Amino acid sequence: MHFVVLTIFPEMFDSFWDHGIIRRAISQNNISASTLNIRAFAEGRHKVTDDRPYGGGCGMVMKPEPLARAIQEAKKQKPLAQAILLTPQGRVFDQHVAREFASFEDLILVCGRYEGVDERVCEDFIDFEVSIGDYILTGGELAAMVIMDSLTRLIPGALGGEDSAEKDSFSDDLLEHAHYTRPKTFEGSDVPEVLLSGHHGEIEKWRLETSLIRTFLKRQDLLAKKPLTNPEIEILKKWCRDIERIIHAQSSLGSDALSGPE
Ligand code: 4GX
Repeated sequence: MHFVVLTIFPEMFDSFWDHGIIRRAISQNNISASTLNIRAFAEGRHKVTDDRPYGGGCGMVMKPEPLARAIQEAKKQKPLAQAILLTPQGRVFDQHVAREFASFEDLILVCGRYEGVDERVCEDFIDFEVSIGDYILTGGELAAMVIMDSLTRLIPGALGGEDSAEKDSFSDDLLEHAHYTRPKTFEGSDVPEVLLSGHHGEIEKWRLETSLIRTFLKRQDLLAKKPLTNPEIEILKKWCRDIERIIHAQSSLGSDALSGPE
C-alpha cells in the first residue's frame, strides 16, 4: 500500500516514517509513503492556502483550489487510491474500519488545518471522511499518522511476528490478556503460577478467562456487541454460577443482608 499525505506541514512526518515498525515496513516494501505540500499548489508570491469564511465569523478556511489541485496530482500518481479527509465530522475510526481500509490499494490522506476545508472540495474530491475520535485537533496530521500506523500493522509481513496482528486487542472485540516477563518477582508481586507451568492448554484457558474479565470490568460496551464463542459463553456462565453460589451462601451464614438494607 502507498500512502500519499497532503499537508502544509510535511516535515511533521519525517520522524514518523523514520522509526520502529513503520520504518521497517518501508524498507521491506510492505508499504511506501510520500507527502505533497498543499502550499506548493497555491498561487502567487505568498502561496496562500487559507482565506476568510463567507458569511463572516472567526477563523480561516482552507482555500479550495490548492487543495483540489493537490488531490488531483495525488490521484494522477496513484489512480486507484481512495481520498480520505481527516475531520471530526467523519466516521469514527476503529479496528473494523482499519481492516476495511487495509484492503485498499493506496490511500490519499488529506490533512486540513484552520477551521476546515471549503465544502466543495469535500463534495467533489473526497471518497471518505474519517475521524479518529470525538475531540478537536489543531490539524489532520496526527490523525493521518494514527491511521497509517494502524493500517501498517495489518499489512501481511509488516509486523515480523506474523500472526501477532490478529491476536491483539480489539481484533475480536476482547481486550488483551495480561502480559508478564522477567523477573519472576517484581516489587513483591509474582507472575501467575500457570504461566510458568508449561501447560499450553491451561495457559490459553487462563488467557481467555483474563481477557474476558478485563473486558467485562473495563469495557462492557465491547462485550455487549461481541459475537461470543461457545468457550466464552461457558466461562461467563460459570461466573454467573459462582456469583449465585456466593450470594446464596450469605443466607446460610445467618446474615441479614438478604432481608433488607443494612
Ligand atoms: N479526527 N481535526 C482537521 C480541520 C478540519 C475541519 C473540518 C477538515 C474539515 C480530527 C479528528 C480533528 C481538527 C483535524 C480540525 N479539516 N481529525 N481539522 N478528531 O479534530 O480527525
